[in-house]
Amino acid sequence: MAKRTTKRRISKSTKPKKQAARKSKIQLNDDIGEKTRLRMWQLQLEIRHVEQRAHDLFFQNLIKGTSHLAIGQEAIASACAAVMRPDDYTFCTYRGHAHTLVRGASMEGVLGELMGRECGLLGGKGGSMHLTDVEKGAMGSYAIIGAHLPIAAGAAWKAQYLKTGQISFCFFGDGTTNIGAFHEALNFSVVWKLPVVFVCENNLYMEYTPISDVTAVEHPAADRAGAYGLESIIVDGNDADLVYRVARDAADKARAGDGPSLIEAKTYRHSGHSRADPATYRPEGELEKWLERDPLKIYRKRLIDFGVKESKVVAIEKAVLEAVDDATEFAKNSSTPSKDVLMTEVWADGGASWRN
Ligand SMILES: Cc1ncc(C[n+]2csc(CCOP(=O)(O)OP(=O)(O)O)c2C)c(N)n1
Ligand SMILES: [Mg+2]
Repeated sequence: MAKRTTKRRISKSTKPKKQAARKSKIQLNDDIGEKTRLRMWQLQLEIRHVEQRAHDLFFQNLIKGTSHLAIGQEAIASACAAVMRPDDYTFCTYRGHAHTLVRGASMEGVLGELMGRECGLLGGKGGSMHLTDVEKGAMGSYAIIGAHLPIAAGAAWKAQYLKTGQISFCFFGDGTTNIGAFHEALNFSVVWKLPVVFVCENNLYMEYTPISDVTAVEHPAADRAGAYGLESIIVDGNDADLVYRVARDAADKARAGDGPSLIEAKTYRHSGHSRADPATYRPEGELEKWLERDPLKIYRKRLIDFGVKESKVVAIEKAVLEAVDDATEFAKNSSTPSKDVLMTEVWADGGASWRN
């Protein structure tokens, strides 16, 4: 019989005011700690500035094809990365620049790939929607909705079988919860107690359709968790501390052999679905409301309220911007791939010849 489903709502922010912090004993060096917080600050900045650069490069006609930015959703990828072990696996969607970067993929590799250059993570042959860096545990960006959930479960199954202690983190959107692979992957992961953390980034929209228009329940992931005997977990996805805590619990559970978790992180993409989308379908004032809850704005204030010197906060931002500038120049100066590589890396053996 399935476990009784429990509900958890995590939306109350860590009280940031120094006075409140003293009173409630919530401090910079609490269960999260300064080092991890500064890392999450840096990761959120890296995502924000690389995404903004991708946006600018597109309008300079240097990025071919479309791309899907995660500006506004930075806290989720950053907090989950801060929980992961270097050998854990990440599976993400076409909105995957963030998830790939936070695993330590180089900025040159990411921006170069977007520009179709030799220095790109895939030698310029994959582009924005296929970022992958296996050495860093970034196991691919998947453009087919839901396709990577069973694959993430498969990687977790391998880790379970070999007893390596690795876990899979699988990121997907709200729209993905209405596709069969979501349900199949959840079911099997629970039945086999697989070490996988499913993270639904609920940004309220699919391509151009509000998720609420086409979904039977209010919380597209969390309200379905009970059908698989899982706890219903909803977290404020714009607060990295809150995401960190639920992700850490889920990772601990998976590593302890107690099976998967499903986290629904509520967030918002600041721009449209992709380049092609000016997002005119959004109700007036909605974007402005979410901009007030910008994850970087929330986190900057958190650090300052905790007593981190503003100069330290600014220095990290300056270093990130310099790194993005350097990576941009490097990628711009990298060649486009020669046609000799057209038929390489098609199969795992590096070639393209037909095998029976
Ligand atoms: C199987 C499949 N059906 C349809 C599409 C077209 N499509 C691309 S993105 C998208 C919306 C996905 O929305 P969501 O899961 O909420 O992710 P988000 O873009 O918000 O991150 C759709 C329907 C697709 N890529 N794959
Ligand atoms: Mg969505």
